[in-house]
Amino acid sequence: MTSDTTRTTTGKGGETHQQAGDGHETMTTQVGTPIADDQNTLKIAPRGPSLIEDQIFREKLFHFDHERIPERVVHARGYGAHGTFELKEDLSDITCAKVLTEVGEKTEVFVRFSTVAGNKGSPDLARDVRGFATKFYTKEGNWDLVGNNIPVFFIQDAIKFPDLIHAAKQEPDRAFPQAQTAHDNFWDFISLMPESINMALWIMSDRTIPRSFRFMEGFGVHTFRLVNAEGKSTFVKFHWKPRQGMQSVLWDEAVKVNGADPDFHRRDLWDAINAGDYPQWDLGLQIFDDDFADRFDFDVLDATKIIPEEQVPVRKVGTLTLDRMPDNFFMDTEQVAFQTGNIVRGIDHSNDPLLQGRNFSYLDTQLKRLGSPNFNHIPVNAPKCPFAHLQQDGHMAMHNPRGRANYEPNSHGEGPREDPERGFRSYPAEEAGPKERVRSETFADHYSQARQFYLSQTDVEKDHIVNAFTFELSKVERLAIRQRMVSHLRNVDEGLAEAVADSLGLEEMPVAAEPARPVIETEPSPALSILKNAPDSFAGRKLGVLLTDGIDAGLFDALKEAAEGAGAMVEVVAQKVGGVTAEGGRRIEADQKLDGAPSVIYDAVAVIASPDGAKTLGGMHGAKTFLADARAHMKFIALSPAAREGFWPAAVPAEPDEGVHTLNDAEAAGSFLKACGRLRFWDRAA
Ligand code: HDD
Repeated sequence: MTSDTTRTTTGKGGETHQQAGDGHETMTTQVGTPIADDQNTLKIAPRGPSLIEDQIFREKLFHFDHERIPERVVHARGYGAHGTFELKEDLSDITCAKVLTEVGEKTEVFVRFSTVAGNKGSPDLARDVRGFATKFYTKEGNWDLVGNNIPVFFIQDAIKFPDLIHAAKQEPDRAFPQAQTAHDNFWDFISLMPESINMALWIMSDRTIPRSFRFMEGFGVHTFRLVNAEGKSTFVKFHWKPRQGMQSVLWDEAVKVNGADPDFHRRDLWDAINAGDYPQWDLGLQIFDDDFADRFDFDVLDATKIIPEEQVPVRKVGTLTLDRMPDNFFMDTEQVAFQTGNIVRGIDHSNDPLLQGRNFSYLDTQLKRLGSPNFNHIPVNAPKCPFAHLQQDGHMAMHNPRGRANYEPNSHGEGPREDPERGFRSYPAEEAGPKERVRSETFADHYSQARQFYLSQTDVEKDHIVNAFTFELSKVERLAIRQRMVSHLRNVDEGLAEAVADSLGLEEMPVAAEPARPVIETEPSPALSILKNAPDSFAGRKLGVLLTDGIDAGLFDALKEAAEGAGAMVEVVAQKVGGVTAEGGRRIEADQKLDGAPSVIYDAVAVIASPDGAKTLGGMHGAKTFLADARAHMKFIALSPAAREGFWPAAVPAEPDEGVHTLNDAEAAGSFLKACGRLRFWDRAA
């Protein structure tokens, strides 16, 4: 058989097997040898054995076999984007860090958002804390602000981190549940660690089911130091405030979104950035001095506590804009290595024992995950400012020191030298005292801020917290753990404890846990509620429009125009992805087929149906749940007159309320979009 015959039998030719030359580069091996045949291994005869000599095949398979690297031990699932940080306010009175003093300077950044507990392939809408890690490529080296979307943490001392994460991840004997804290081990640990109760309140709130990475806050969590040119230190807490406003989903939506689109948050960021709708956050600083730290009710070094914004206002000093997705996920998002130890002159650590422990862990983990001490040679990790050091060799060294002298001091006149003027200096804090394993007494109040958090929520949000505790504890098999959790909740709020105990069906109210310190009453902090700070805008949100054949296309056009005018995205949903034919024969293409696009993936929905179309929809399960779910999830709904008359009664066993608009002309479309700015029609919940 000739080689030509062999090619024919393997189906070579046509679109799939184009050859180099027609606009394609020549495929090569890793070492640049052009490849003539990428379809067949080297054989003795067409039906004979393959040869081990085949260097092209072996190189390809060898590389494939080693494609995976260990996933992050926490925050395994994440999604990142590039952008810039622009400083708006000169802070040279409190720091000498150029990134915080050069107004108008645009510093490149890379941000990775993540969930904590789930493995790399887990669904995006797991109830979980979200990581919000930012790498600033400053002129003076990389500064990593490795934060979360929640301003407090579970534990006070880093030595408990492995226990926390072991307890939160899937149980080791059975390897489930995945990406969920709704299991015995997690609540066993939490209920035995009263310091985690404040964070427990936060994670049972809607903060852990954000609608999008774009709609959540970020926090540096710890107290850090800023140090000015004179060497004076000020304390600081870092915040990210989303310009898009905050928004979360409902638990029932989260569960359904995970089925409909496990990549919901990834897709959302990808779609927004690629559509040019760049998400932005303001960098906010809470700045305070030793005097405030001494007066404050809690220890500012305790990462389980916030400083309420009402006590120390958040000063917005600059803006982060994410405007570019990586060209390749693995290159940047997977290989990015954050480290709390990456700080620049003018920014310094505090003695927070959690932060001190993190400074060890991040560097250590990168070696395991990326396999070489040269992980900073990977482009996403490398600084963008000049750098020079004498570290050399190791796996995958990309840039070793040049010249003869690879040591300092040397008399060859070669190599980099220290710069006492520009170099990093630690703040010379005075420390003294006995060396011992101890927890400060000032860390002992575990309930007061949990109570403040709960009492700062709206009634709707309080209900969600009760429901979340009930859901999670209902999945706990051991009664004693459920009881122990409720015994803590009694110190937070008796009403909360009673509601959870009742929903769990506890026969008796457990005795309240004994607080190490008496709970103190603090003023509620409205800044802690999502709904009290919700935006009045539908910008950046998504409207799902269900269409049928035979509709008035003008109505759809008016709605689309109003939605786009409000800065929202519109997706057309139809029975067939090919689209619908409007009255008069115009084709309107669909973006989604109905059963692939349940209403949970939209922020508001509209149904434009012809009289016949409304009837058809009324007979379709998927269409009925589209509408019924939108109503149950408090969404604003617009219905064409025929949809309202012919479809609504078939889908929903109740009269339309004020959150349901009749869509009969452009004016109605405009007022519907205005209403959508409230994001949800909460009155329906009452
Ligand atoms: Fe951590 C990853 C945030 C406490 C040890 N952490 C990691 C990431 C974020 C955070 C956002 C993902 C970074 C990325 O996208 O690559 N971690 C936090 C916050 C904490 C915190 C806000 C408390 C305030 N972490 C914490 C402690 C320890 C660690 C106390 C250990 C002592 N964290 C790690 C780690 C990870 C990590 C094991 C896993 C992957 C990585 O570092 O790069 O080192």
